Amino acid sequence: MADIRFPDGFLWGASTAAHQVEGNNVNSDWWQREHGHLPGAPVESPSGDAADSFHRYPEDMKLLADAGLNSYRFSVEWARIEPEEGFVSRAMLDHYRRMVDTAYELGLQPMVTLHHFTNPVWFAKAGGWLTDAAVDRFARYVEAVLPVLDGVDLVCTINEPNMVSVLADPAVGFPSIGLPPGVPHVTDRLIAAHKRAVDVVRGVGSRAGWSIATQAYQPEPGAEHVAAEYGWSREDVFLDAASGDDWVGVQAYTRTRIGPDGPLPIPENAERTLTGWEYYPPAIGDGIRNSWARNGLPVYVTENGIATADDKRRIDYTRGALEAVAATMADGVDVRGYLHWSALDNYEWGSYRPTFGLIGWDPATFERRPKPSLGWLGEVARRGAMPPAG
Ligand code: IFM
Repeated sequence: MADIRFPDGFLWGASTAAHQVEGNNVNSDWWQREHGHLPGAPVESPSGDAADSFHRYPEDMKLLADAGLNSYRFSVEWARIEPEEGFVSRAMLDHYRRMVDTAYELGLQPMVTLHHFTNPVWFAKAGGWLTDAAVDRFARYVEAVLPVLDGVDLVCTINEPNMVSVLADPAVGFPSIGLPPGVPHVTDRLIAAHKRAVDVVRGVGSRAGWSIATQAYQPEPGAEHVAAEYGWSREDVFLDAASGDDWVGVQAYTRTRIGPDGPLPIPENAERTLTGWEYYPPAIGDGIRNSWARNGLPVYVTENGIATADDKRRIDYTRGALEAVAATMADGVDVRGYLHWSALDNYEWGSYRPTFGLIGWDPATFERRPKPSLGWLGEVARRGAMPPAG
């Protein structure tokens, strides 16, 4: 079998989010929840120092660049930049600007996410996304971040707004399979906030998009209308709202099969990852195709990966996912990049057990331990081609 080739200029990278890797994000709502100071389900462990990437980002980025990748997606942390309403920390803006500059110095194109799940405590206490003022508050923060974004081509306004919406109402518990529906007024506010942010960041010449958690809703025969209805508030409304953006971020990990009564359990004999999700590498192809059908925008895969302790399986998964990406491109979809989740093992929202990283680290010394999967993906990136399995 021949190599699968990817076009020149394709972005090859890895992604992180501030709260999951930086450590000590003490002014964020997540930190406060982890310590029982704000309402929320108890966590297995708090984020603590995380990977200390707040201080070690130059080393992290260098590992990615040395491996052969040409892009790094990271988020700027609202809770650090505006720890109290109206106070914008110049020191934190400088910090994130240094991250952008470091990426460029290393030959990595930065993709900067403005919001990745966490909010400042003051924002959460004032009602978070459950209040109309959220849109203005977010837009004001985005204005404040502009010095960081000077010269940054790709800006992701909000990561997985669909997950923000389905998780917005603390009174709604998680079903054992599937997701709760999106909360309509939260969805509307997130869309409004996104559109404001798009206008603001376009003003400094960046290309704007947002990244959607696609779930590969696969209907059983006869359940097509059930899947369409199920997917609307959880995914499709957000893909449609991307229309008019410069690009869209598609993220996928697994699939959800839909029967006549809704989501079906994962089959007993299916392989599961450390998050308990079905091992299903082609999911990203489903997500890309759904996005393309709904908005026709250029796609960047902004997250895709697997929680596993078996790095060989990470390579298998990534190979399968890239095959699915390449198949969509062969069918004419405009896919422009693949950014793996994640650059580092990180805080998976309550636990450090699900390890998604291309790079591990020693929990006592933070010494970085690049995994073979980093070398593998870097080699694909250098060659712009993926060899057949075996
Ligand atoms: O870790 C998360 C990330 O923060 C958002 N997308 C899914 C990842 C894996 O669950």
